[in-house]
Amino acid sequence: MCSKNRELLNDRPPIILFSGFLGSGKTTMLLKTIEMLSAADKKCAIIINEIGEVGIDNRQMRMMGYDVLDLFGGCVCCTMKVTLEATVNHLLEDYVDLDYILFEPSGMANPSSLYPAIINCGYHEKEIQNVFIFDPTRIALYEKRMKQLFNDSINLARCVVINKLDQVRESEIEAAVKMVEATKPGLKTFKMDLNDELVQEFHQYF
Ligand SMILES: Nc1nc2c(ncn2[C@@H]2O[C@H](COP(=O)(O)OP(=O)(O)O)[C@@H](O)[C@H]2O)c(=O)[nH]1
Ligand SMILES: [Mg+2]
Repeated sequence: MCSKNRELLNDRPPIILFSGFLGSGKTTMLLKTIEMLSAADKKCAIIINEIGEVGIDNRQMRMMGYDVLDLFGGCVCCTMKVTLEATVNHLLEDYVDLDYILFEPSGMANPSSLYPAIINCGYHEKEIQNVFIFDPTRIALYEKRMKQLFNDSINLARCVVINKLDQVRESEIEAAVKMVEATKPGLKTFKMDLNDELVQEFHQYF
C-alpha cells in the first residue's frame, strides 16, 4: 500500500516523538515504550538519530531485536528534514501493518524543526504524539540557559514525563511540575522512575 492509499484510508500509524534534551532519558523511555507496546502485540518501527551516539543506541536496540532505521545527514536541525520525510514515507509504504512509529530525534533538535517533514508525509499535527522527557535534575539548565527551547518544546508536547524521580527531592519534582504548568497549563504530566516500570496510567495513554 502506498502512502497515498494510507491517506485515503486515514490509517497512518501514530508517530510517538520523544523530545527532550541530551541525556534526559529519551532512549530509556523509548525502549520502555516499545516494551509496553510489544507486550500489547503492537508492531512498532523506530527512527532514531543521536549525533555522536548513533552506534551505541542502534547496537543496543538491534541486540534487542528491533528494526532500526538510521537517519544520517549531519545536523538534524538543518539537513535532516528531507531524510526524515523520506524515512517516514518509506515506513508508510513498506511496512503496512505498523501500529506505531517511535522517533527519537537528537537532543539538540528543536522539535518544531521536525514537524514540517512529518506533516509533509500526510500527518496532522495532532497525530504527532510528542512526549517531552523532563529531567528534573537539570531544572536550573532549563530555566536559565535553555528557556526558549524548553518553552518551545513544552508548547508542542502532548504530554510530559518527569523522570529520574529516584534522583531528586520532592521539592524538585514539584518545581518541575510548576514549570510545566506555568508554560502550558493543563498539559498532561506523568512522573516516573525509568529504572522501574512505566506507570500504569501511561499504558492507557496510547
Ligand atoms: N536513575 C535514573 N536514571 C535514568 C532515568 N531515566 C533515564 N536515566 C538514565 O539517564 C541516562 C541518560 O538516558 P538516555 O535515555 O540515554 O537519555 P537520552 O540522551 O535523552 O536518550 C542513562 O544513564 C539512563 O539510564 C530515571 O528515571 N532514573
Ligand atoms: Mg538517546
